[in-house]
Formats: sequence, structure tokens, C-alpha cells
Amino acid sequence: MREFFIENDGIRLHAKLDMPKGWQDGKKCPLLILIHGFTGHMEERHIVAAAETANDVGFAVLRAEMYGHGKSDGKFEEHTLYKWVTDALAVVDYAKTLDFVSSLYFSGHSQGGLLAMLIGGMRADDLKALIPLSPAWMIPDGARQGCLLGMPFDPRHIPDQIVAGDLRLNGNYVRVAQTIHVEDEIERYPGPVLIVQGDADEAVPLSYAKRAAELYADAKLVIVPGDTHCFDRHLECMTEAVREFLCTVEGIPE
Ligand code: FER
Repeated sequence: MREFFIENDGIRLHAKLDMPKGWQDGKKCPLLILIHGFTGHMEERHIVAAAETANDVGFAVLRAEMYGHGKSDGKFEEHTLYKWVTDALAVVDYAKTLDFVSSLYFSGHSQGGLLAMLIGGMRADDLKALIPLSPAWMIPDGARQGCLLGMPFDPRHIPDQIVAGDLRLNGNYVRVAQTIHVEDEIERYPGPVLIVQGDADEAVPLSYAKRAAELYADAKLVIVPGDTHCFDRHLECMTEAVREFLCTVEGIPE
């Protein structure tokens, strides 16, 4: 494992690169970029499980923490989806400089899954496949309708702060989210997509995953019966879906 920082405009993004078992210098392999969700970080159980699964089937995995999360720079309450988008673009740029990479895949959980959908459209030429896990596609709708984190607000007169329990979001988070139209980026991504979500997800409505799977040119939706937003109950169903998809797309015998 290599631990380091990727820089984006003076902001240091904490990253870890794990090579697959048996990898030797000079050999090539595919690389999966993997991003956590809102309030999340790279050591969460479901993130580590997805990373280990990819490593297991011969992928290198680059986990990176976005602005205001984990050990990266920036304050949580000042993060916005634009900052995450430019961070993720910097991570893709970095990944493209790695000599061993044969192809790039992008996965993220929840807000990181929404990010995967956006970056997929923006970097369609660079990304062989996308894996949005419980993608939080409803955030832009919530921002436009005036409800985020369960807190109602006037979407035409955005407050300086949204406060929900211990969580504090800047009004700019909402302003930015209101401008984001994920359908446009879905349309721009022609490659294979795997969406995995539990049907007992308490944070993101499953209807968004179903709609995304219909709109993508080549998507598979795996619904995990009885599972939560972070796959607390049937983690192995999520990792099995990821394993099978990576092997199929990459042509690896399972
Ligand atoms: C929300 C519901 C879920 C929200 C964000 C999320 C900012 C993100 C969840 C995650 O990334 O795990 O209302 O508003």
C-alpha cells in the first residue's frame, strides 16, 4: 500500500493505492478509483470491502478522500459538489500518469456515487466502466425542491447554513447542487455501468437507481434485498456484484 496526497489547486487530497496480489513492477493492470460518500472516508467497511474485492480479481485500487473529508484538506461545512468534481478530475488526471494502468474504472458510494455518474459523463473517453454504489442522485433534486438532510428550506432564498443535528452545510453547497443535472452526464456515458443498492436504503430512494439503470445505454442494477445504504446487512452481496462485473468487463475468468 502506498499512502500519499494528490494535489488539486493547493488542496491536498489524501490517497491510498493498493496493488493486486502478486503484482510485479513492469506489469500492467486495470485501476479502480474508489470514493466515499458524504461525511464518509476511505476506511469505511463498505469502501474497504469494495477495494479488497477489486484487488482480489487483479485490479489496483486508488482510494481518495474528497474536499473536507477524511484526512484531506478543507472544512466539511465548506465542501460543495463542484469542489468534489474538480477533486475527482484531479484524481483521474493523477491515475492517468501511472505507467502500470491498462484501463481506468470509477466507483463511488452515495455522494461519491453521484460523483461517479458526473465524472463518467465528463471523462467518458478515460473511463472503461462506472460503479455507482447507492448513488445519491436525489441531492440536486432535493436542493432544487428545498429539502436536504431532512431539513426544509426555501430553494429560492437559500439560507447561509443548513444545520441538521451535528452536521452543518454552507448555503453554497445548496447553490451548487441546484445547478447539477445528472441526466446530461448519464447521456454522455456509453460504457458499462453497475449500480448496486439495498432496497432498505434509509438515505437514498431506490427509484433513482432504477431510473439511472433505465437511462444509461448499458447499465446493470443489482438490488440487494433488505440491505441498507452502507450494505450493513449483506455486504457480501454488494462485493459479489462488484466482483462479477469487474471480471465480466475486464474479461477475467472468475
Ligand atoms: C441528503 C441525503 C443523503 C443529503 C446527502 C446525502 C446533502 C448523502 C449521503 C451519502 O453520501 O452517504 O439529504 O443532503
